[in-house]
Amino acid sequence: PGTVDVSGFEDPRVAAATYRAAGLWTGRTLGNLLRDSASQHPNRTAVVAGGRRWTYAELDRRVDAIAAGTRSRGLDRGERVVVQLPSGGEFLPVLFGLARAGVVPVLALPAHRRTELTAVARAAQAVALVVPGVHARFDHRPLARAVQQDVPSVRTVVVAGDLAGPEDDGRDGWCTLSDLEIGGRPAAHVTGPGGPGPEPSDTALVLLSGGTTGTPKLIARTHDDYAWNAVASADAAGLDATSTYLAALPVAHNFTLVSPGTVGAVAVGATVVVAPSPDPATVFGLVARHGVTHTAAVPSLLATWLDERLAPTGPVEDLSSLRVVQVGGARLDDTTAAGVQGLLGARLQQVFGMAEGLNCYTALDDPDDLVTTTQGRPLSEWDEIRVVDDAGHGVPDGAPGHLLTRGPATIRDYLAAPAGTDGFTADGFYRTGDLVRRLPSGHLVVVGRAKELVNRSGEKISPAEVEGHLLAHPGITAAAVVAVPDPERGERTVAVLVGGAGVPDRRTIAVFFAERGVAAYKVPDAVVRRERLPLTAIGKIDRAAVLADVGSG
Ligand code: J2J
Repeated sequence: PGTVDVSGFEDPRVAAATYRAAGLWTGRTLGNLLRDSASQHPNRTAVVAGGRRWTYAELDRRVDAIAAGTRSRGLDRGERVVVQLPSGGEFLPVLFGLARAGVVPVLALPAHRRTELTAVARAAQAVALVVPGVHARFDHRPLARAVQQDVPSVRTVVVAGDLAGPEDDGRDGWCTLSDLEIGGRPAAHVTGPGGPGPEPSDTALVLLSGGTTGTPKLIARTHDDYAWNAVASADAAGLDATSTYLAALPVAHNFTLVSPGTVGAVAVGATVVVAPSPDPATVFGLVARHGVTHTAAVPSLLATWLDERLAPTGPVEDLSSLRVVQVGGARLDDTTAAGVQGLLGARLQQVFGMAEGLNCYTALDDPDDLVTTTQGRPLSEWDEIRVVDDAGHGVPDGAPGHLLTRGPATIRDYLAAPAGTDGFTADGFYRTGDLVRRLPSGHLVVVGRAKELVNRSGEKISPAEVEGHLLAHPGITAAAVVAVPDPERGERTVAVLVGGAGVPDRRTIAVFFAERGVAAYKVPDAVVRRERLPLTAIGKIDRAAVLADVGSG
């Protein structure tokens, strides 16, 4: 801390110029990261997914074809495309293909339904959607058609699968991903130097915030900042061209993408293995088969991996290739942390990150007590950290406070944010909503959260959003959703509902949410009925009192 000069950084242009001059932002685009790895290691395996594998040369050609096909179908540089693809062999080619064309992928989750996709497509003014055909027994084609109806800016839909769905006759400019790949001849003008490809300062991709509001907040990350995030994270995780990274968590999560994730792996020429499911049997089988060296989990997932090693329910796989297991997305308890080395034979690396940018890591050579009890240090000395009290005054090291941050990966604003969004300070610090203690060593310990959010197995759920859906039910007159500690998921959602005889039970709410086109993971895990909600003196829901009421139930 205090070793770099950040004067004038309240102006994002000053900060950007300095990140460039300091060699953090190197001017490489995501397309360049792949191109460079393909020329250095053309024959090395880039991606293993669904029983298939692609070398770097093959991945690069596929990405060229998708980039060219994207352009030839009339998608232009800077336009947004909502990508809803599960963990499989299509995701990385599509991500890099769009990015190489300068078309901006907006990453939705496979669990999202009409409500979420429509809101995201509308907010991003998306011109296209990329969806799977049928995934996890759900047909995404009628969903895409519904979103296309809702959002007039959506001109076309690309199906990573076939077009023949029940409601889909291939009209309205729909095409398959293969059409896109075949139709698009690799064209030098898309990628060549000086051509109309993306500038490094352009948006490379848009992530969805783990939002605290009812509407999604869009996080636009540039090629410059994302490439730096990926490359610096690879360094922090000891990931290099000899490594094999297993994407066990869903591929569209920022953690799996850039910390160092699949983008970091591509940047250094490592092999990416994409797991179709994060369960221990699948993951351990892939580790043994492909000699995986690095992987990442949220704490609840890690617990299932450790349980399987403690009391195996299937074949005991050889995990000796595993060197680093990263854990983040939610607070890891010290006891589980202490079990990693012994049970998985790998070094634990705690990761405290956010799609808005900041990434903290424990160092691989940090003393064990820091690795098991802290969430690490920011990626670079350029990541500015402020820990402040409620009034915004700095607190001394060791004392808890609100974490504010500014740095080479951290956004200065949400995309298309309504005026007066209070997510950032006047001098450009992102208000993380996390409560931390900073140790004299610079390590941060996450001690709580000031934002209203449920962190359910690392998946972020907005109580305000869920309450909004609940209030749309005719039997509910008031609703409060709170995060209750849960031994398996870390936290679960409990909804306290007020209403007459018609207050629905959980099953009824699940059906109601499905009809409304809301992702199933947002259905409250438990529903409690009360005569009224406790209110504060100024008439707002007293969430602390709600939690005290239902916190153990
Ligand atoms: C406690 N809380 C944590 C941790 C994230 C790497 C890793 C995770 C994310 C992620 C990410 C935590 N301990 N170790 O994007 O690149 C909570 C905090 C934070 C929020 C961000 C990455 N790691 N959290 O989880 O955007 O509350 O990113 O502000 O989904 O998760 O959520 P998200």
